[in-house]
Amino acid sequence: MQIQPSLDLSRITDRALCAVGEKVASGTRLSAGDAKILFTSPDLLGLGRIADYANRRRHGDIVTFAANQHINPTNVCYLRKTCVFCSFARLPKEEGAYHYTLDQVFAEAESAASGLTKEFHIVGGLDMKAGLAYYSDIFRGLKSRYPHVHIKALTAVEIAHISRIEKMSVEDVLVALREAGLDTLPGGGAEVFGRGVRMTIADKKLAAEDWIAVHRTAHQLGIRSNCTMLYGHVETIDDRIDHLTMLRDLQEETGGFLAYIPLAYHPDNNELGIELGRQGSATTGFDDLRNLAAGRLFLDNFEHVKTHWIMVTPFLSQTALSFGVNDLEGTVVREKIYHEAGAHTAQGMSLDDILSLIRAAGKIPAERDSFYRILRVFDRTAASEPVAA
Ligand code: V47
Repeated sequence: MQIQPSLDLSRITDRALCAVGEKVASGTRLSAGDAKILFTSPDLLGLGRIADYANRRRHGDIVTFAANQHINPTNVCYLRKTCVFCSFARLPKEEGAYHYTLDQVFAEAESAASGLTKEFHIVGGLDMKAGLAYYSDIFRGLKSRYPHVHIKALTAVEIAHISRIEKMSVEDVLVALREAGLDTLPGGGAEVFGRGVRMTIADKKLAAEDWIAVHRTAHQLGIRSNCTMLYGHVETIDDRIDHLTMLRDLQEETGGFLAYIPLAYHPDNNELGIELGRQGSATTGFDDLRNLAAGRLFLDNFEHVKTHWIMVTPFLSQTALSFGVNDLEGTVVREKIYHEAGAHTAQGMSLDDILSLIRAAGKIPAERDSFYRILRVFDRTAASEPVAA
């Protein structure tokens, strides 16, 4: 029997935050005004306490992870010059540009042969040579080699790009890709929806309404998806709240989102980082924890909040497990996008290290599938390991 969590509001020092805590305890939806308190209160531990309570109410002590592998088939992107926060993209003839052949993609996927990998997370640039046939061939080839592996692929921005270059509707593209093996969509490309922010950091990228429309269409077709917010650059608190409100509204309408993943901006090797004078200095731990906890509380119709350890370090992700987070980005294997932008973390994590990280936070590790169904629950402690490191 699971013990019902309780929320001790007497330990919250900020009175405004305490009032938000009361709303959470009574199951009342938070307003934009409440969200402002989440994003400005100096009482980080109080915020964490409320988010942890909301998380425990849904998930108890279980923390899930997926055995996944990231594959980026191309870094060629025609938005290279206008998405100024991105360090990964290249123009076709620029040094470092690459476009994998099918065989190169299949060679990269080789680690799935071990049977451990259960999900491919496939995203890339807006490459004019990466259309419907390219991705359909990749998905078909992967499914024929590894039928048990789930394909989570192509952000809304890439789906819209394929729709444009193939002169097909978004719906037809999604149906065709699903026939080829696509299972779900990842949450990238959302950045921050506010028009002003988008004009500054991603001028020519798919507009907010169109990003939402692609996910709505996917959900209507029964294709589940994730969503993200890229924080820590030029956005204001109001921009964050508007962004989360749009996500919460779509979730209310379709129920199609599986998880929310806040993404911490990395300023190295990109124009925006140079302009902001931020090279080498990523977001703060305080803001990382705040974004995760605020997501858990404001997005009350989301079951899962995921921390991406590659972006915020395994140590902060581990701490986040007490700040409203119930899922840890998985094994990953070979990450490129954030490493180009200055991430100093490893490019992948072993199963043993993931288990140790979760256990040392006093939680119970559980491997999940891509729909967040639990596949196996591990012991709270390993025989050879202390509960807390
Ligand atoms: O949309 C690009 C971000 C995203 C930088 O759905 C950057 O499970 C930080 O969405 N600093 C793609 N971030 C990755 C993504 C994702 C990651 C993990 C899990 C899931 C999921 C989705 O990467 C892009 C953009 O927001 N990004 N450049 C940068 N310099």
